[in-house]
This record gives sequence, structure tokens and C-alpha cells, in this order.
Amino acid sequence: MFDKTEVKEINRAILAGLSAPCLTREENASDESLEELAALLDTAGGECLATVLQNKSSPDPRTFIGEGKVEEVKELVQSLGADIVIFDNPLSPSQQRVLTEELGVTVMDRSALILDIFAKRARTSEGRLQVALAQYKYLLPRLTGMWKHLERQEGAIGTRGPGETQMETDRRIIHRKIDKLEEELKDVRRVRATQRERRVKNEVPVVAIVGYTNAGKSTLLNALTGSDIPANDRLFDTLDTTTRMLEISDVCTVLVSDTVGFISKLPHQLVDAFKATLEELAFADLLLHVIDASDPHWREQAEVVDKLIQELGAAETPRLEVFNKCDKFVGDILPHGEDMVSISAKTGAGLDGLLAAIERRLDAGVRRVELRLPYDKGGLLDQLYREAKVEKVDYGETIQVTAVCTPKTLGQVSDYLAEQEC
Ligand SMILES: Nc1nc2c(ncn2[C@@H]2O[C@H](COP(=O)(O)OP(=O)(O)OP(=O)(O)O)[C@@H](O)[C@H]2O)c(=O)[nH]1
Ligand SMILES: [Mg+2]
Repeated sequence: MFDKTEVKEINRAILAGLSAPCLTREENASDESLEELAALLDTAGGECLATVLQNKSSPDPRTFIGEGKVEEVKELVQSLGADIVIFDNPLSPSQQRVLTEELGVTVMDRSALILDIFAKRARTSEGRLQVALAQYKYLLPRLTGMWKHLERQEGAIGTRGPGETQMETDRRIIHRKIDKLEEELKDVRRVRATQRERRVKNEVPVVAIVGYTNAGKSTLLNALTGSDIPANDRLFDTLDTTTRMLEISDVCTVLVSDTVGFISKLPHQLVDAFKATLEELAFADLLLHVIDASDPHWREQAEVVDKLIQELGAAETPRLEVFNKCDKFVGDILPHGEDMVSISAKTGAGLDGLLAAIERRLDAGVRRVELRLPYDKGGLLDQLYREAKVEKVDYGETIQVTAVCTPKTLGQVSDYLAEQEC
């Protein structure tokens, strides 16, 4: 999109990270997170020459890793012939600038690398819009010294007002682009909302597959529905949602959606931008959280996914935890229970159990309830008409409603429960 630190031109990278006790887990680096960064680099088509992990009590405000370590990395850059240094931790725009100057090569952080991968892999116009928006938001605070390419792309000189600095012009251009992209994404949301309404009318439950990147989500969709969507052993293989029909039993048909994978330290600009796609999660009737049980870090990965689900407003949606890759699993006994199943999407083991669990979960908790809604909460009645089966409405002191609700809807109106009929 814009001429900047694009990984496609870079093959030889040094990966650097800082581990400091005062940093949050999201901000910190470790051997494991550097390993994951190397996998991201591989997805982006780059080659990892060396990794450097610095331990320090707190980050250096100017150079992040401290002057001494910068020297060390610089020597590595020169001796190994690297053309980029990628930091696992988020860098502030000014740290990125200082490090670029001192190291003499391009410097980027994990967020920029992820954005770059998304930019390369986005296929649909919606995906591209979302990535472009995230990239511009990331770029905005990092404009200093980057104006040359914008000038080339936008003819910025001609648009410059008298007395304005180049930076201000750049900011204005980017703000305008952001506004335009946000406008276009609003249209996407409108189309999605209409599709959703149609689905609600047809009363087909929606099951969304979510999980850490490379956990096996697409493989599971393929195994369940006989589809043939790509499922490769690399991070962020899927960026666009695919939805397929699945007959679970004679009486139960659902729509299953495969979604983009999550990863720790997902750039927040990207999470925001992908809300158009990911808000589907909040409207799903059931989430299948696919966990790669064969990965020693599955617990941390599952936590990242839980957190993102919460951020996306889908915390209330019923969830099944699906421990995948059990054919490869060699660890302690996995947690198990009502809402947890073990499968191998690859061999098909456990899929019958998963289907039964989905059916149970979709049926479970559907209840007929009586509600007493205050008149100023009339909006909830509209919601019930949309999301539940409203059987009876009486207008007395309050609005008395009898409705058959799913657990999700019930959760949202539970303050107004009268007595339960069955
Ligand atoms: N051994 C084994 N490998 C699996 C299983 N399920 C998926 N895989 C492999 O894991 C890799 C990733 O699978 P995908 O289905 O692409 O994973 P994903 O969650 O869709 O990944 P992204 O779209 O990149 O987020 C592929 O190489 C699959 O063949 C499984 O049950 N067992
Ligand atoms: Mg996938």
C-alpha cells in the first residue's frame, strides 16, 4: 500500500526482544515469543539470521534495549549482513526512529510485521479495507520522515496549503483516507447486518470457529462440512471468513464459520479494523474455541483468545473448548468436562462427540420464560422479537412477555425475569 518497511523486499532479519519485569505480558518478550516472531517472519517470507533477547529491569526510554545492546545488535547487523531488525515488543514511534538511525537498517516491531502479513494475504475487498485502515492508523503517529513516499503517491505538494508543514499535510491526507475507509467499512457492516437479519428470520443457528492461529480451525471446518478451504501450516493462513452449512442431525442444521486466527500482541489497530468481520462472533449462537493441544503453550494461547473474545463483545456467547491435534498430543491429561471435547480434525477422531456436544449446547438452556419489562425498556421487547420466540405480550403495569429464549438472549434480559414456567 505505502512504500515503507515492507518485508517482501527483506530477506535477512535479526529478531530482538526485551524481557523486563515491569512490562505487561503483552508487552514483554521471551524465548517463546521470539520463536513465534520467527514463525511470523517465515510467513512473511523473511529469513531469521539471529535472535537477541535482552534482560533489563526496565526499557530504556530512548533506545528501548539500551545503548550497549544497540551496539551489539549493530555489530550483528553488519557481520551477518542483515537488512532489518524486528522487535518483538511494541516500540514507540520515537524509539523506532532512533533505532533506525542508530542501527542503520529498517527497524519495525511485531505489530508492523503482522500488519504486513495481513496486507499481503488479504484477498477480499473487505479484508483489504480492514487492513488498509489498520495500516493507516499505525502509520499516523509515525509520520516524521516518511513524507517522501506520500508525496509521490498523493501529489501532496500540490495539495499543500500556504504556511503548512509537510507533516500537517501528511496527517491531513491520512486522516482523510482513514475517514473514507471507515465510511466504506460502515457499508460492509450494513450489508452484514442485513444478512444477519435474514439468517435470524430463517432461524439457522450460527456456530463460529475461533482460536489461535494455526490451531486447526480451517481443517476442522473442512472435516465437518467436506469443504476444501486452504489449511496450511503457517500463521494467518485464513483472513476471510468462510461460512458453510452443516447438518448435525435430522432436526438440527447450522451455519459454521471459520474466522481469522488470533495471536498474542495482535496490533490493536488490527483488532479495531477487523471488528467488521469479527463482530460476527458476538452474534453467533455458539463459539467453537479450537485449541492446539499439541502445542506446549496452548494454555497461554487459549488465554489470549479468551481475552480477545471478551474485547469483541462475545464473552456471553456459549462456548465449547475443542482440544484439537489430539493425534499429536503427548502431555498430561487435558481438562475435560461438559463444554470440552478432544478431537483430531486431521484424522477425524472425536468428531462425532463434537457434533453431539454442539447439538446439546444449542438445545441446552433454551427456556420458556416470563419477563416483566418496564415501559422504558421497550427496546428489549424489540430484541426479543428479533432473537427469541415471543409467544405472548400483555401490557399492564409492566410489559409482560412470555418468550422462548436462548441462553444468550436470556443473559441480556435476566434482570426482568418473572417466574419460570418450565
Ligand atoms: N496432526 C494434526 N495436524 C493438524 C490437525 N488439525 C490441523 N492440523 C494441521 O495444522 C496446520 C494448521 O491448520 P489450519 O486448519 O490451517 O489452522 P487454522 O487455525 O485455520 O490457521 P490460520 O488460518 O492460519 O489461523 C495444518 O498444517 C493442518 O494440517 C490435527 O488434528 N492433527
Ligand atoms: Mg485457517
